[in-house]
Amino acid sequence: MIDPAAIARQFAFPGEVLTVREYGSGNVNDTYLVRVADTEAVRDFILQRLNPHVFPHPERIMHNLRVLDDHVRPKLPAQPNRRWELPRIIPTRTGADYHRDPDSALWRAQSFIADTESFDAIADVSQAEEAGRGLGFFHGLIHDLPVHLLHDTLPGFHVTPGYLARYTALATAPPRPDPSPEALFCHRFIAERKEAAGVLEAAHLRGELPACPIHGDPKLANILFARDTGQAISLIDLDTVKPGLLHYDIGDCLRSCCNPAGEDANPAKVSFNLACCAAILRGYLPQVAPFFSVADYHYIYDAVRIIAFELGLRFFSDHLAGDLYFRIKRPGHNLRRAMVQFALCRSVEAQEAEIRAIVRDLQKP
Ligand code: GN1
Ligand code: MG
Repeated sequence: MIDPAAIARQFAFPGEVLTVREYGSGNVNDTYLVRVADTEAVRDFILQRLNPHVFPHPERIMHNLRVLDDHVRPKLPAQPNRRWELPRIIPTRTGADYHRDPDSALWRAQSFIADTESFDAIADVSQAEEAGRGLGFFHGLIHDLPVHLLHDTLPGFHVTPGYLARYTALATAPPRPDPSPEALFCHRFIAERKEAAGVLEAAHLRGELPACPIHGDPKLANILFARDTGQAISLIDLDTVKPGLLHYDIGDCLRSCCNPAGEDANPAKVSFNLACCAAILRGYLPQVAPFFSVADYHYIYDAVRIIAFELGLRFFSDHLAGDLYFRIKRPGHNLRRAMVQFALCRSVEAQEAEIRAIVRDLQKP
């Protein structure tokens, strides 16, 4: 077992490392909060071990973070009426962007954005509107970043037909068969939606939705809100900044923020909250209107439906595979997470007309 405190000493923090403790609620990487003291102040930093099973080429993530930093940081001082923070990369003592441990896992350190808070479930509609505004602002910062400068750090990420193919292979010969009623429900739920899985990819292939830089994981917990104003001021967890479709982000933000019961809820209590959806899009759409196309508006409903379905599919496939990808807290955790996303997907489907009406009302003339 690698000692994170020993790893922390490899980085050029501005002072002495006081403590290193586990931090956050990520499902993939290991995250630590490093407390550092110099003669004047005590400050916190984030130290992370990237999951080598999920990211086989983590140095490409660090390349993307540099490209992102070079593109976004010069724009920040000029933003009127909006504080926006981009975590800074803290170099190692040898001046590198990351450290490799003896098992060759990649560790990196970043600044901690102080005086902010994040949430696992949305508090109210004004917070939802801020979440949408934050995502839209981020998209505005990155939409003119040439997408070919970014590595594809996670090929197939959010390409739903690929997850479906992997599921199909697992379902025919599951390493861990599960005949429970919950698993049977999931199999049936997936079978009924196979045809819908390719909607976004088909639109991309037809040229309706172009590839562009995305965040990849804009769930509520990755949006930081200023403690004093409640404004969304940063998007963190930038490991999946890479080429993709804007709609992966829109769908992911909506499926996360409009599920007030959270990802670990009782599936029977899960529903898609329309008021939150309207608030998020009220915050989001004005920010992206300058570069949004008619097709972009059209596929918002499909995006939220598909990304909720896809996350359920990913959780369920991982359950069948033996919980190799998402960290679990108890046996059956990924099955339960899948049921939650499928319940959410069903609730989205039941409100299709209402969701499309919200988009129509907010669409620029
Ligand atoms: C994973 O590790 P975390 O919580 O940032 C996953 C996302 C899922 C999310 C669900 C690289 O993100 O795609 O939406 O769990 N990240 C990756 O909570 O697979
Ligand atoms: Mg993430």
